[in-house]
Amino acid sequence: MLTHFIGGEPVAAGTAFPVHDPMTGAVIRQVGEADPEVVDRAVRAAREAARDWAALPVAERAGWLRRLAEGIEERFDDLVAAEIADTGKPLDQTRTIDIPRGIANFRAFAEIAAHRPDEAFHLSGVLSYTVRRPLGVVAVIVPWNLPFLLMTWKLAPALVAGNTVVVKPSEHTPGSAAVFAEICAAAGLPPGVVNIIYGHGSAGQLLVEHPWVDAVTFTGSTRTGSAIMKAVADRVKPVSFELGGKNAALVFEDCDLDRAVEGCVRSVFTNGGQVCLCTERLYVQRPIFEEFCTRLAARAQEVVPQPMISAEHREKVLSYYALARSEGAKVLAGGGTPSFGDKRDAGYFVDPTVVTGLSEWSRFNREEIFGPVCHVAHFDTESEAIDLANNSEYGLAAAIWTGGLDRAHRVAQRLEAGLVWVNTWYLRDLRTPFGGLRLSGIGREGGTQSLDFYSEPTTITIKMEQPDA
Ligand code: 6OD
Repeated sequence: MLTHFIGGEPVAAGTAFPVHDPMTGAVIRQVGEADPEVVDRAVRAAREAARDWAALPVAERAGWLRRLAEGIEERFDDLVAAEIADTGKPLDQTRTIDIPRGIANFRAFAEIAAHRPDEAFHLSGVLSYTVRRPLGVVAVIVPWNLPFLLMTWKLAPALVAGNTVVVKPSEHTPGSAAVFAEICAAAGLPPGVVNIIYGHGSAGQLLVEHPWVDAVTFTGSTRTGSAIMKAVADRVKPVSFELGGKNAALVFEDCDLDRAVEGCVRSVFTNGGQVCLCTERLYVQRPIFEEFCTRLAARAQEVVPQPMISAEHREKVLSYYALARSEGAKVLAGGGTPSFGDKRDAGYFVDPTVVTGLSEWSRFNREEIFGPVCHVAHFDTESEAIDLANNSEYGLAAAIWTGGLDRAHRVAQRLEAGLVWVNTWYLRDLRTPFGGLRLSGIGREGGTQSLDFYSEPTTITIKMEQPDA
């Protein structure tokens, strides 16, 4: 049974629950569910370690981040295997994106923190400056779609800013976190600085509500984000949330069509559409609409299906395929489930799917589906395209496909989204602010914005006496 990692030690506790291989539905591991005692023990371990960790010079904490990056490199193949076992991700994607981003996250935040200046303000004999202090114990709640990438995206800045952490991975994907616990132990990271507990949403709730948890960082569904906000409201804990999306892509007639089609194939179908940044609403300028749809539908049929994370999530995605039909959609590709003639038929696969013909106000076009599916509609003018893209309660990401430089800037600046990509998608610079508007989240992580969230400034003001005239 997978053990929790508390105070630098493996802790076997809690009722066992199974983790399934999404490729086949088979049970691949048993994990102990964190109960109130386990959660309390983890938070206490984090709190006990907090003072010494916070007192280290930032350069030393940055050194620890670099050592953890080396540890990830040493256990690269184990992390790849664990991530694939839990998620059914393709090997190539896991080797080139998910695990390397873990290494990059630790290295980037080591650099950003080590070179960050403090602020000082000088005004006629008065000097004010700020010192930043860590928040204390941070609860890191990690989703199942990019388990290692997103755990390390939050851990690295939280640690380098001087916090200790209790991590709760998704109940579906504990594997890479368990390998990471071994990496922390092997590196000799001071006990209690990183603690990892496993369990369902109820364990997450116990964690965020614990009185000694000082802040919560979460990536996942808007519904869970809202539940966390309610759970921490009484103690007004700071939260950083990256939540759902119903992201639009705008394809203008002046685009490079080959590039746009391939870019949209990537933005719709990567990771089985299970990335908060994936495109679910595509708007194409009328003169190229038919050709674009034909080409996208043809490419969708060539995409190798990736399983949904669970039987339950598969049912959810399939319910949207049924909804599209009942709302009157025309299905251009997919719309059902693939058949392999082997044990994958018991896995959680759905067809990569493209539909068209639905109203902007249909549930299909308004709700986040989180599967390999998009709706395609046409537009005539630039301002109509912008209005269509902005017609959503979400505001996480958008993509623009155009050959016009002026148009790229003009449209990008009018899109109501935290992230806009032009002629690309999910291209990351870890120094940039990352997050969304409205139902897509609260706050920004990335670069110094992460360090700002994971620390609080104290302003010190000194009045300098003026010498007698
Ligand atoms: O790439 C990242 O840093 C990031 N936060 C990705 C989030 C994806 C959500 O599904």
